[in-house]
Amino acid sequence: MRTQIAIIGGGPAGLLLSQFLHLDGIESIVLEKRSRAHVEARIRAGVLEPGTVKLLRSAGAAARLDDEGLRHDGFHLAFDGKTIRVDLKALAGDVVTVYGQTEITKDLNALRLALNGNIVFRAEDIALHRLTGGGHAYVTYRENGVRHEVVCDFVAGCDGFHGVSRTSIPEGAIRNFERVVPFGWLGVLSKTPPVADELIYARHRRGFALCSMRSRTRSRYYVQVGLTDRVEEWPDDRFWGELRRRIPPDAAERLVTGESEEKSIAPLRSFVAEPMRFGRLFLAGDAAHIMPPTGAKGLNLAASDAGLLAAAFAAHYRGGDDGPLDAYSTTALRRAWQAVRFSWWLTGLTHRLGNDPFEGRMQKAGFEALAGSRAAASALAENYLGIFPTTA
Ligand code: RFL
Ligand code: PHB
Repeated sequence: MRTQIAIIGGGPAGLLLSQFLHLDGIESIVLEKRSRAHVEARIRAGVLEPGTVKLLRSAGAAARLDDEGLRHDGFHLAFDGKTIRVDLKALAGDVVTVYGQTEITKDLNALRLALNGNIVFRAEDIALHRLTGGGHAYVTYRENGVRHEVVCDFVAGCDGFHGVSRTSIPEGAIRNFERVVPFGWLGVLSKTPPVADELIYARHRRGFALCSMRSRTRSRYYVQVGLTDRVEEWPDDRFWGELRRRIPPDAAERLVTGESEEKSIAPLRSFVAEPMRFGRLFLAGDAAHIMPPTGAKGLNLAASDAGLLAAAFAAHYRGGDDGPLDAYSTTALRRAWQAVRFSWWLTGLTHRLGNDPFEGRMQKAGFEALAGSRAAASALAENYLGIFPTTA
């Protein structure tokens, strides 16, 4: 078949991009490796920047988000028993919205399919061809064992960190920047009311803990664990006991525990690939950059990449203006590095980094700076909201 844009990966970046392209009258196909049910059940992000909410609205995909999303004016930061509230609204003039990534993918899949969007689930053995040189690019895949070929003008690599798009770029044409973080997050979803109305990020000498939520009746909690820990070593009782120890005493007292609906361990890592373009291939979202979830940035960056890339394709097809396509990588990377920097900093401030007393004092000083300086707290609030400098 022939299309204008072949989109590899049907996560938030790929689905949102296909919807924006549709609104601009540009044809695309989404090739997703997993089943629809798998993609829609993958529990990940939960905090949306105001810019992401705006993008989802402009894509026509925010009806349920506007209805069910929880608007949070601030969050709490606890440090060895002391807590400060970061008032996002007062410090930086906006709010975040708590709405699960599962719900965003459900909304986008439903919208794309209702509009006859072309999404192939369980597409196997995807391979990218002729990304540079003469002729058209094309993508091959198998569906139910049958080989297919899609000829296209451009390929959008939205297939996450482990996808094929980035690894299709020859070694000399891409540079990877990486820092592995020596611990992971153990996450639990439970059908219990959240411990507080707002999120609590807690630094504790036993390790980091985060109290988040998906709704007023569903909680999402995380604790920092060792890199070699396995989920089987963390039965529910052990998890709740550890979480209770790490969060402020008043929250610990209120904590309602219950059976876990989902439990998984995510390794933490910072990674950026430069540039985000190779010939006719453009990378977006986790395919190009990932970071520790501490700053809640990954999904928001995936959405902003999708918005930028869609606008660049639109300029190309509308008036033959390739300026935005040529600038895409530089613009997207500038934002990505701000998010990577912020996530790295917030991870360092709030996690147990070993037994080094110097690090402990640095964290304490960092926390006191936030507690005592409105300027320091405002910088944190701006970054959390995704208000980044856009020009050097
Ligand atoms: P995704 O979501 O990984 O989607 C990529 C899609 O591509 C498919 N795929 C392939 N398809 C075809 N061919 C192949 N060879 C393929 N290989 C893979 C996959 O099946 C998948 O459907 O990437 P995308 O769209 O760039 O979206 C990125 C976000 O998912 C990610 O950044 C966030 O989940 C990160 N993240 C958070 N981000 C936030 O903004 N706020 C948060 O609160 C937040 N919390 C989190 C998070 C990530 C976490 N984990 C598990 C790392 C919390 C956690 C615990
Ligand atoms: C989540 O609810 O999954 C979540 C919230 C905030 C983060 C990371 C994850 O920083």
